[in-house]
Amino acid sequence: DSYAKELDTEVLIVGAGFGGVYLLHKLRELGFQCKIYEAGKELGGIWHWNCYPGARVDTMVPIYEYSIEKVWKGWTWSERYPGFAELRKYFEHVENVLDVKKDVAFETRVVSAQFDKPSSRWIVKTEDGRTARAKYFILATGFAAKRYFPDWKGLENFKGEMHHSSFWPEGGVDVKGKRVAVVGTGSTGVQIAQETAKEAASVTVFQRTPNLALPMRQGKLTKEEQEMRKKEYPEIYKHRMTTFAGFQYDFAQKNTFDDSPEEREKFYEKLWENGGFEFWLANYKDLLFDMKANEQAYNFWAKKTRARISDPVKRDILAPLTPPHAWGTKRPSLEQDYYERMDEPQNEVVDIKKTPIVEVTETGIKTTDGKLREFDVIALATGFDSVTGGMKNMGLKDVDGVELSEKWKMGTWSYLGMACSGFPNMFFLYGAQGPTAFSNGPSCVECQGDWIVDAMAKLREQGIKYIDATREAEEEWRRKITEISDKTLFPGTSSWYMGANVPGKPREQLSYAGGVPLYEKECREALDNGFAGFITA
Ligand code: NA7
Repeated sequence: DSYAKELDTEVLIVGAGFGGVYLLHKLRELGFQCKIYEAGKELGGIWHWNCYPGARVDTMVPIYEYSIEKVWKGWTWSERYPGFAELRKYFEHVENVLDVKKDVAFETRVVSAQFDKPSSRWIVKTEDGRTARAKYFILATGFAAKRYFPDWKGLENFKGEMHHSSFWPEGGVDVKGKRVAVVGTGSTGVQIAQETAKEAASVTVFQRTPNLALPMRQGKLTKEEQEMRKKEYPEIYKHRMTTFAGFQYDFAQKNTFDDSPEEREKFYEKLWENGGFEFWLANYKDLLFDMKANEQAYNFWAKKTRARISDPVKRDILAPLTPPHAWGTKRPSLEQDYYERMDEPQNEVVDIKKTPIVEVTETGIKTTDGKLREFDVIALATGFDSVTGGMKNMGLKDVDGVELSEKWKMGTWSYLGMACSGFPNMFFLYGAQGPTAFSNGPSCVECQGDWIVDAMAKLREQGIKYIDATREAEEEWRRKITEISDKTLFPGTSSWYMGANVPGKPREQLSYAGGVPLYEKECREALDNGFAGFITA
C-alpha cells in the first residue's frame, strides 16, 4: 500500500511529473521495487499544477514527450504546442499504458528525510505523519516546485481575486468584462496576458524586464500526419540527445560575422519564419558568447517586434531600441499575438522599472508615481525560487544532520547535478547543476534518468550498499559549471538561470551550460570509471 503509515520500499521517488514517472517505469522494468510520493492529486508535475489561462508548453511535439515506444505509439496530439489540458490527457494515456498510479501516493508532501547509516536506509517523513524507509531516495521535484511571491506591502489586502500562476483555481477564473492585472512577463505572464486579453475588459501588464519573445507559429496537427511520421520517431529521439538543448535542431556551424549582412538577414528571416525556439537554439553558434554578435540578433528581433506595435509608448516599453540584456540570456517566451493584444487601446503596459510597485490596496496596485490602478483580478506571474527552491524546502538532512538548505546557503554544490555529498544513495534530476535550464525537459529527464537507472543496476550487480559523492568531486563539478558559464553571456544578465530573481539568493550559474551531449559524456565517464567521484561502501 503506497499510503501505508510505515512504508518499506527499495526505492522512494518524490514527484510524479515527467521525471518521477520515467524513473518509476524504468526501474520497475529492472525489477526494483518503487513508490512515488507526490504532493499533487494527479500525475503530470507542473502540468498538474499549471492551469492558468493560456498555459502551454513552449517546445514542439514530438520533442516534448517520452521516447518510450509504448507511450508514443498510441498517442497523437492536436497541436504543435499543446496546452495544459492536452498535456494532462497525455498523462492519463501514460497511466493507461504504464500503470503508474498503483505505486503512487498522492497528496503526500515530504517534510523531512535523512539517511540512516547503520541500517543503510533513508527515513522519509510526510506532512501528515507517515514514514517511509527506502534504500534509494530520488528527487524528481522539478525546477519550479517553490513559487515566489513578491513582498509588496498590502498583498493580503486585495479584495478582488488574486492568484499565483502556479496555483490558479481549477476550473479557471471568469475574466469576461473584468479588469485584469498581470504582474511579471516571464513565459507565464506573457501567456496569461495574451489569453485573458481575448475576454477581459482590459489587461494591464506590469513589466520589469521585457520578454524578448519569439513567434510560436502554433498549428493544428492531424492524426494521419503524425501516424505517417512515427516511423521517424526513434531517429528523432536519438537525434535530440545529440543536440545542445535536447531539441530537433541545433546551433548553426557558423558565426554571425562569417556571413555578409545580406546573408545574415536571410538566415535570421528563415529562423524567424520557422518560429519556435529556432531563432534561439538554431541561431549562429556565437549568439550566446559574443556581445557584438548578440546585438545583431537583438536588432533583428527589435525590428520585427516593433513593427507589430503601433502605440509608440508601448513599443518602447515592450521592445526597446537598446537591448535590456543580451538576447537569449533570459528565457524568451513563445507568443502568438501578445504584441497585437497589448497594442489594443484598452490594454496597458506599465514599466515598473521606472515606476515600481509600492503597495497593493483593497482595490488595486499603486506605483511610485502615486498612481492607483484598480482591478478585479490580479495574476501574479512572478515565478519561482527556481531550480534549487524545491529541494531546499523539504527538510533534507545530510548524514551529520546538516540541512541541505544550510549546505546550499552560500551557493550550490552537487556532483554531476544528480548527487550530493553526505546524502548517500540519493539522486535527483532536472534540478541544480544539470542541463535543466538549457534543455528540453523530457530530454534532460531521460538523459539523467537513464544514468540513475544504470548506476543503480550497477550498484545492485556489484553488491554495493551505498555510494556517496566526495566533497572534492563536488568542488570540481562546481568549478566546471562556473567555468563553462563564464565563457557565455549568461552571467551578465539577472535571470532565474543565475539565481538572480529571488532577493538574497546567491548569484551563480544554476545549470550545466555545456549542452546535453557533453553533459552526458561527463556523467557516463564517472560511471564507466567505477563510480569516479563517489565513495562506495
Ligand atoms: P519567470 O520567468 O521567473 O518570470 C517571473 C516574472 O516576474 C519576471 O518577468 C520578473 O521580472 C517578474 N517579477 C518577479 N519578481 C517581481 C517583483 N518583485 N516585482 C515585479 N516583477 C517581478 O517565471 P515564469 O513563471 O514566467 O516562468 C518560469 C519558467 O517556467 C520559464 O522560464 C519556463 O522555463 C517555464 P524580471 O524579469 O525578474 O525583471
